[in-house]
Amino acid sequence: MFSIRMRSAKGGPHEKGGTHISGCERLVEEKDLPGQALEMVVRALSHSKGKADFIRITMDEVRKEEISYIPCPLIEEYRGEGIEETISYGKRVLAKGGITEEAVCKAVSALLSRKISMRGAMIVSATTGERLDGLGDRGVRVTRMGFENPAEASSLLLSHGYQGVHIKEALVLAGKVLSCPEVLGELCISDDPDYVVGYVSYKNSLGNPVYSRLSPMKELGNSFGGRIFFVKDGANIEEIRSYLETKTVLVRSPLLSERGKIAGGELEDVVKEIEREVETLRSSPDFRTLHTYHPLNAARAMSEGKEYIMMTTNNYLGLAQWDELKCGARRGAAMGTGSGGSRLLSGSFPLFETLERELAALKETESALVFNTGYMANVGVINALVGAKDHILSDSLNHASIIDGARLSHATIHVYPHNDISSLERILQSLPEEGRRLIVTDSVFSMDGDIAPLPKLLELAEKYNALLVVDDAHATGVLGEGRGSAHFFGIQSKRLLQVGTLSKAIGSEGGFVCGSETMISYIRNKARSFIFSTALTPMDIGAAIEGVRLIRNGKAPISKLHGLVRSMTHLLAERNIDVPGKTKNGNVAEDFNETPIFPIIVGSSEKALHVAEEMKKRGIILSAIRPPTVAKGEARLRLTVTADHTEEDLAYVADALKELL
Ligand code: WAQ
Ligand code: MG
Repeated sequence: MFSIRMRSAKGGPHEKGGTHISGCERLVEEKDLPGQALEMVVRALSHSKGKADFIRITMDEVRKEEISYIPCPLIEEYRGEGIEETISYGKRVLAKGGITEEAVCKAVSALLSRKISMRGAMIVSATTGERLDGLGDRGVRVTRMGFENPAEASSLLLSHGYQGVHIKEALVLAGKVLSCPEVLGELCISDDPDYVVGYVSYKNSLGNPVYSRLSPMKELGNSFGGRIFFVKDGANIEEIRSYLETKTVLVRSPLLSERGKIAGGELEDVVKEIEREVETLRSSPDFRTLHTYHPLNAARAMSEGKEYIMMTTNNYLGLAQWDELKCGARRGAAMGTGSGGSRLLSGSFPLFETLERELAALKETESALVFNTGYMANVGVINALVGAKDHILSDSLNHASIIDGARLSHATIHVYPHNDISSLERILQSLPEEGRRLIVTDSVFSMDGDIAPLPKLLELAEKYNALLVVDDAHATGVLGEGRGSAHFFGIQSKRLLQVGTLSKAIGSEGGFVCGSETMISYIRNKARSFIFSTALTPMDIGAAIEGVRLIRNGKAPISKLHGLVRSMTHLLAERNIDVPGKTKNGNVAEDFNETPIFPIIVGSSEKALHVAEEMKKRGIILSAIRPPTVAKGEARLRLTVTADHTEEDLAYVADALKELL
């Protein structure tokens, strides 16, 4: 592909004082270059601002690998009663994207009070409207962008009555500007005297780009226009500028629907707004759908008549398909299929006591309490222990259930950098004396597979009078002979609470917390997700009892799992695929973390999805983990190894990955 750019002026080149007439830029296939150049020349010679006497066209080749793909903003349209009314509608639209009225007023009046039109855009603060780019009359020029499929884009736009180059170019530019994470929105008024349509753009509550086409934005005949980019406070202006001026992007096809246009003066109906958001989401690589698989064991599943190797389950030991657990579930079912009420009312059937005793024995604590899911365990435990006057110290990579639990508690949340003990200690030192402190962390991080330094965390908890909640979701049944992270590190304490789940290695469904008798009584009395939920079914509990017993009695295939984890680490490292534990020369460090989670970071959601799709064609299912589960730009493939895999499975998977990465 080629980037082709034109800029034209009257009275000589811009640098020598010529008045800017028009500029544009496209990304096109080589074969379309002559046609495009011609179109651009014609445009400069027949512009409504006058005939150019200086035209410069530049073209350079763009390599396919340099190109990023971004979504097209969704189009909405508004026709106002007059300019002022349209602009005040525009302000309300921008407010949806987090841009203040003050910022819009200040920036628009700065734009309109200029003597000459700018060639580029002003970057301003979305809260104060203060100009931040310092680039004077030139401003920031957005370049290196185009539609992925220009012909399709034109015909789609045309089929909805949108004609001409203005909207096409504006959509692409607005798409690129909004794809910059630090930009919140844009306002644009055309400088073409015969064009009174402008737009504002913003990111809706799902973060999707919206292009709100507005008219009239100015008087007919007025050749004064410009663009304003609103950015977050503290944004790095140099980075934004370099992204806008140099990064090559292609915009996916526009998404249009018959409902696209809003006729009257009212803001959009809420149901329609959601319908549109779903439509945008659908075109995004982060859109989520469900796939149906019939599991055969932890490593194999059938879908549409085909057998797949599964690299996605948290059923690490394969226990969910073991006969012992199925029998346990049947024994439970003999009591009935539903529990009929909260544990505190009628739902506490005898199997619960057995399970809680088994769990406490597994975790070497005095007591245990079962919740309906791991999510509810985290939310319930955190909220039982701390409230509005207290402090939560939370690892930056903690699971969503911890984050949600912390938010719900109304405690002050201090997020410390991942596994960073000294930052954590600094925060602890800075806390006021009053109020409880609770340190909370995943023990094995769900998306990275690494392990938190629990002994050091416990030391800090003791030194600074804090509680320590550890989420052992991915450690139970895996680390420390299956007993989890506390056993693995050999730590115990009355201030330590071990949260976990029954639904991963244990092979059933539900969550739990283990700790001292006192702590568990306290949580039983205070955790609302426990108090106000109907208890789990007898089948879940019956199966979980068997799962815990197998692990505790050493009958679960834990060492087999570890052998396979080691093999997988070596297989990937030998193929030079970056996995935790791999050293520079393709060996494996001796003390690597033996967890069955293998993150392979690929960057973009598109790439992660692409590799996952290709792997599926090869009979392998793995998960493409995308934002918001992980940070933007850190999309990854997540593979989990289970005790049901074979060495051959793993070698086949490693070979396929090597081919695709
Ligand atoms: N980068 C930054 N700013 C630019 C760029 C660019 N590539 N191109 C133009 N501008 C600024 C510059 O200050 C211009 O004076 C101003 O924007 C207006 O540019 O039907 O025609 O090319 O939905 O005149 C919007 C509505 C039309 C389209 C916008 O802009 C529709 C338009 P123009
Ligand atoms: Mg123009």
